[in-house]
Amino acid sequence: MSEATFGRGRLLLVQGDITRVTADAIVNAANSALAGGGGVDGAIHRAGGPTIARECAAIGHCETGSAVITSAGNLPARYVIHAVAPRYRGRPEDARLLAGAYAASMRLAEEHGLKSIAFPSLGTGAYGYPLDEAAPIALGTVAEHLRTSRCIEKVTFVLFSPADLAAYERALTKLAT
Ligand code: AR6
Repeated sequence: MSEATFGRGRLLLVQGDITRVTADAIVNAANSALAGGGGVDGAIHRAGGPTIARECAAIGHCETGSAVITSAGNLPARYVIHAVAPRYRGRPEDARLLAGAYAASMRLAEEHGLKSIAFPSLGTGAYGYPLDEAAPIALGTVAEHLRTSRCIEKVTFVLFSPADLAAYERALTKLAT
């Protein structure tokens, strides 16, 4: 399953490069120093230009399991929400922190009155969160927020590889049926 509705909001799964997505906000898989890095973080800073890094430096820090918001520089999106997933260690708090990163991003989108937001698969690259454990946490947390959201109409998960997309499709099928 690659699309489902929760409350008045649509949740979509697509394969692609999040830096090319037009949405009110795209979410970055950041680190707590907001210092940039590889993966989707590197791609967002490369495509967005130096404004984003300047705003990140001014904010300075983001707790693991939380998120901050900046403008989006040269990207087609209006905002970048920088969310920090945990480094996976198989601890009970990993799931809470991963859910926290998604929930904080949804709250920021809501506070800014945004209608559309796009997520990558937070934590499942350099931070090592197993994909099949992360996908139900990601989708479940976002769906819960969509059900009661006043302004968010569309959430798109932009998965980088076919294997990532397949894992999220399996998780969405379980969640929505
Ligand atoms: N669009 C969508 N997804 C992407 C893109 C892209 N352009 N590029 C990579 N991905 P990661 P993390 C996928 O490592 O695990 C950074 O150095 C990627 O295939 O970007 O949260 C930060 O600075 C994977 O599925 O994020 C942090 O230090 C997913 O995005 C650390 O890595 C997340 O992989 C964060 O690690």
